[in-house]
Amino acid sequence: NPSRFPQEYLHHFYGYQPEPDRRKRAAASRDDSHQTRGFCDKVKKMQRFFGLTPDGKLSQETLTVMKKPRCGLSDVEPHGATVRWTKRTISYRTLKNQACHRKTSRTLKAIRTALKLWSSVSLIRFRRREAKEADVSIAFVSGDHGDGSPFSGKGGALAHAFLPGLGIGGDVHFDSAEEWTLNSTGISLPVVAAHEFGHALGLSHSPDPGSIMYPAYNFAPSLELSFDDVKSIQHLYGENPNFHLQSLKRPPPKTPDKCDPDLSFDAVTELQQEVVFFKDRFMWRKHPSFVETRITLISNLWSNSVPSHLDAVYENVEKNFILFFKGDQYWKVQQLILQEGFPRNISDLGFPSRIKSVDAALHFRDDRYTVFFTGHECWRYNELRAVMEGSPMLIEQHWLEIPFPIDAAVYYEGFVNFFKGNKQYKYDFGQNRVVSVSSANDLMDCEMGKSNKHAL
Ligand SMILES: [Ca+2]
Ligand SMILES: [Ca+2]
Ligand SMILES: [Zn+2]
Ligand SMILES: [Zn+2]
Repeated sequence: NPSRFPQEYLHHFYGYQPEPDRRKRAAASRDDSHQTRGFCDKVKKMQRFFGLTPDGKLSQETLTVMKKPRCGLSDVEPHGATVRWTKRTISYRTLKNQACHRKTSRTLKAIRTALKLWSSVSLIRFRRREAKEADVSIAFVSGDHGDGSPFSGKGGALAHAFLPGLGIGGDVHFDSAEEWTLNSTGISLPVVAAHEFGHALGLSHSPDPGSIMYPAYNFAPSLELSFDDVKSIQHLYGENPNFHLQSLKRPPPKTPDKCDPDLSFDAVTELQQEVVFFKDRFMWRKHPSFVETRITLISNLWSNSVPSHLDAVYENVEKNFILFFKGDQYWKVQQLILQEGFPRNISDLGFPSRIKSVDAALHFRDDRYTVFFTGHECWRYNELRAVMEGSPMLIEQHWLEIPFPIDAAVYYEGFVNFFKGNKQYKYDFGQNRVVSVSSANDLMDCEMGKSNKHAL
């Protein structure tokens, strides 16, 4: 029954307890809002975890995120007592399985890659064991496999694991109904295995979308632990003496912090009533009814076909689509779905071939046009007629005092906000000048951002 899906999702991942039918009927006369309120609270909890607008409604985007492939473990496991192995050398074994027998050596390689992520930074060691018993038994199973957490076919839960302990403790189960691959074409085994081994070592889910312990599946081309993942595993098992954070050419990535005074943005756009800020694989959403801006993955909302490290984004509210720009390509998304025939080349919008990318897009809802910024030039695109109007203008002549090339631009509360590096320039049309300069993250809920604002 499809309408039961959200209840089941919230029951499984957020501890939602629907009242039994008999009690529900009895309670209905007394307080029929009780059940709804409990449900709503769980929806909000899930929305906060995934950086969605926490309105408690089963919106299209909430359902979209619920339906994404993910880890089968709960997001609200008690975080109190940490469970960890008391020894430093952990044995593992893979159970023979007919379905994936053909590619056993590739499976083993993927598993070794995932284990190595954790062992290379901490004092934990893994030893493969063919004997009957191992600390971490790895199996590909399907449907009900006898541990009370059945898989339900392709999609949904991809795998689950058990926290360190005897018997089933530390074991990892992969759903054999998934199309497991070593790259991005299906579900990446190394990516999911790295996450599940985190559980097998004692880590629980993280709401940080940059963490490998984030519960939603997302494929990143380079499989690596985040800075916080490294710190978490070292906290449990100690630092690997061969691992020197300071001397690494490429240190583990840190998830961008909305209150970092040096934060800059790739793109900023209006989205319905919200303002959305893009950075790398991440985005923050500022909703007028909610104080907190929460981080989420671009891929959580817009399938993996919208790239990270975007150049520009804008929403055409009237025609109800969003355009994403990166390099000489652009993507059109409607109702969270990538439209057919995209990405296309930006020359289709009327740019000459010398323009290889756009820096920012600024959409004016009421006047139905969009201004594109490229280097020292700006272009006016007529949304009604779908044509570029005339030749480009110089930014310095049209937008006085605005530094170029710019990073991003957005229309917000009657002003145009230009972003460049860690600065934001608030531009007044009427006066045709910059009225204030503040830090780029000024619109985020950071006191720090507000304090260094000054009027010109
Ligand atoms: Ca599944
Ligand atoms: Ca940009
Ligand atoms: Zn998990
Ligand atoms: Zn299982």
